[in-house]
Amino acid sequence: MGVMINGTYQVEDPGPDTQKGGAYERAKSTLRHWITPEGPFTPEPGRYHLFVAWNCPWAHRTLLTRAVLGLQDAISISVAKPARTDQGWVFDTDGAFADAVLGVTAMHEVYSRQRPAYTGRITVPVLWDTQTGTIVSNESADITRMLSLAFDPARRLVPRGLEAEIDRWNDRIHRDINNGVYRAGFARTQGAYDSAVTGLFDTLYALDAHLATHSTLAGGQLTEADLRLFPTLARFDVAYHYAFKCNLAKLSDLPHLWDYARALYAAPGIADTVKPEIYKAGYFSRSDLRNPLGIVPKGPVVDWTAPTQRQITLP
Ligand SMILES: N[C@@H](CCC(=O)N[C@@H](CS)C(=O)NCC(=O)O)C(=O)O
Repeated sequence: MGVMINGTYQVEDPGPDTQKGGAYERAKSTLRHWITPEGPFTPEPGRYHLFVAWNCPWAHRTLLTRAVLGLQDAISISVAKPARTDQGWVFDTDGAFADAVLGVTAMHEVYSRQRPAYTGRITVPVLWDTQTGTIVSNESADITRMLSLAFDPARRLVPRGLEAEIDRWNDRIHRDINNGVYRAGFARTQGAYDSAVTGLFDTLYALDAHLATHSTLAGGQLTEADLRLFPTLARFDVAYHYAFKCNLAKLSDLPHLWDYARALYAAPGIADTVKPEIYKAGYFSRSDLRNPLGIVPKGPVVDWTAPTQRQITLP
């Protein structure tokens, strides 16, 4: 993946952003508007479009929200090809990985349409406004929340009264799990890796204990917090365990967390967003630091459809 400087895409891959001490630090999203009834971005079916990649866990949370809330007809999508290229995220000219809305062949063209002098990383997901031809947001946490608030008057995924509990889970899960796997996989020193893996597994074991006595994370119902945890769980055994050295245990070794993950998978709309072979192709694509030969492993075989002890549905 390259980076855009003053509207020109630089093919040279700057590598993951690192801090002193070799710790990975995720770049901040810079395009952050909101859809609200007051506007200028008002909630209208058919107006907004999502640019995503199946293998991107940040895009996955937006796809899960869209699917669980039944917004597939209200919000269209373009799916980028899963492999890393020197043009970053790219599209075919037709087929499943084409962009039918703007007809672009690379994600950086979406950013330069919005801001001809854009400087920064070219990331997915991006929420695009077809009416004004601009980017609403390139921050998945905001996109996920705004889909829930603006397009679901019943606020089923962020119920009133549960916001604080959902936000507490979101913060911890973001730090230790969603971004924790990246801090492990992109660490450049032993110390940075050790610290990421310790935080990751402490929280995975804590979640396993919580889910021994709770059906979901918050309020005994499916909420946004579950949809923000799920993308990391979906990739854990096929990608992070091996590609990012998150190998103190597999998800399938943690009985309650694994039961919960499969129950989420069985909830309406979720299985269609899970693509294990694409995760492998993406996380094991060639990388000088992690996989110089680009060989994609065959296993492991993970049975997401095995029966579960719990059932999870949208209220
Ligand atoms: N803050 C962003 C981060 C998204 C992100 O890092 N996406 C990755 C794919 S999983 C990406 O597009 N990376 C390209 C790059 O960093 O050059 C969000 O959560 O929306």
